Amino acid sequence: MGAIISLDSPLKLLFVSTSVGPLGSGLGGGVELTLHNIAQELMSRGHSLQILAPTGSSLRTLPIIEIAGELQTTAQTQLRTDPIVMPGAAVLANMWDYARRVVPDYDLLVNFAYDWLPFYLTPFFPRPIAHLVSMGSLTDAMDQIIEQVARQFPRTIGVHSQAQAATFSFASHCRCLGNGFDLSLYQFCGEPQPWLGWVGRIAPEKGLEDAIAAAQETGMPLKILGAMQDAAYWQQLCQSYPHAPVEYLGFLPTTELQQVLRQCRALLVTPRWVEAFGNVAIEALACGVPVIAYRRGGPAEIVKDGKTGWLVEPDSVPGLVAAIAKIDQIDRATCRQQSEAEFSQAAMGDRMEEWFADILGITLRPA
Ligand code: HBI
Repeated sequence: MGAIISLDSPLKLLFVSTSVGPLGSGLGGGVELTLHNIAQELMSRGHSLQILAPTGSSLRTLPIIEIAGELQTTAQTQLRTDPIVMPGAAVLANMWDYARRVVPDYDLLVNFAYDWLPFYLTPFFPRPIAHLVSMGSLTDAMDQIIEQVARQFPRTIGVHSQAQAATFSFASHCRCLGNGFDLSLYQFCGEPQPWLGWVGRIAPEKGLEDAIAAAQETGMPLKILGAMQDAAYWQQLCQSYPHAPVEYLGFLPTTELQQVLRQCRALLVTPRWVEAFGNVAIEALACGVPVIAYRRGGPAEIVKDGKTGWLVEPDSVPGLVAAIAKIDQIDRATCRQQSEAEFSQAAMGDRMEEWFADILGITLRPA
C-alpha cells in the first residue's frame, strides 16, 4: 500500500464523470447530482479536485475539464448478454486517456461511469481508483469486470444501497455509501397543493405509466419532471392515457425542481428495476413531501413505512391509489427531519473520506 499520509493533508482527487451525457443535462440521471454534491462537500473540506466530463458539461462553479467524444450507449437499454459497445472516438476512452496522462498529479481517482473501460483499466493505473457504482446488476460483462476489480482491489467498489449491492454476486465486497444532499437548497413546505409529483428520467425502467394510471384513478393532478430520455416511450404514454390529469414540466435544475416538488401532497416512486438509491425520494423528504414508493430497491430502504411515506407492493397501481388515500396520515415535518438525520451532505462527506482513507491506507483526521 502507498505511503501512510494523514488525511490532515488535503487529498488531490480526480473525478471521472458518467459517459452518457454532459453534466447538467439530466441525461446522467442521479449521478449528476451525486457527483456535484460529493465534489462540493469535499472541496469545502479543503481537498483539491478536478472533474473530467463530456463537452458541454457545467455544474455551477465546479472545476470541470471538458473532454470531447461520442457518448456511451446507456447501460440500462442493453440486454444482459450484450457485448461491450465502444463507439469510435468515445468520450469514455478520451476521458481515461486524459486521466492516464495527468494521474501522477493526483492521490486518488473516483470513477462515476457505469462502463466497462474504467474497471478494465484499473490495474494499469499507478494510483487507486474508487469506483462509485451507480446502478444495480444490468449485464454479464459489467458484472464480471466489476467483480474482477472488487476481488483484485478490495474496498474500492462503492454502492448507494444494500438492495443495489444485493443485485451483484459480490455484494459482500461492496461498500454502502448512501447519498448526501445540500439540504439548504430544499425549502420545507407544510401546506401542499392538491397534486402529486413524479421525478426521474422519462424512460421505461422508471415505470411512469403506473403513476399516470394512479393520477387518472384518483383524479389528483400529477406533475412530471425529468430529462426526456425516451421520447417514443413518452408518446406511447400520452396515447395510452389521453385524459389523465398530468403535466410534463421538463428537466429542472435543483432549485427550480424543489420549487415544484415541495408543493406536492406526495411523490410517487414507481421503479420497474432495482433503483440503486432514489435521490428524488430524499429530495422530496427534504421538502417535507411524503414518498409513496414501490417496495423495491433503494427507495424501500429510504422510506419509513407509515412515518415518512408508504411502501407499496411493486407494480401495483391499486396499491398506489390506496396509499394516496391515506397520505394525510404522514407528518411532513417528520419527512424533513429524516433527510437531515440520514442524508445530509456532511454525513455523505464523512462516508466518502472514510472510504478514501480505507482505500489509501491512511489515518482519518483526529476526531
Ligand atoms: N450507462 N453506459 C452507461 N454509463 C453510465 O455512466 C450510465 C449509464 N446509464 C445511466 C447512468 N449512467 C446514470 O443515469 C445512472 O447511473 C443514474
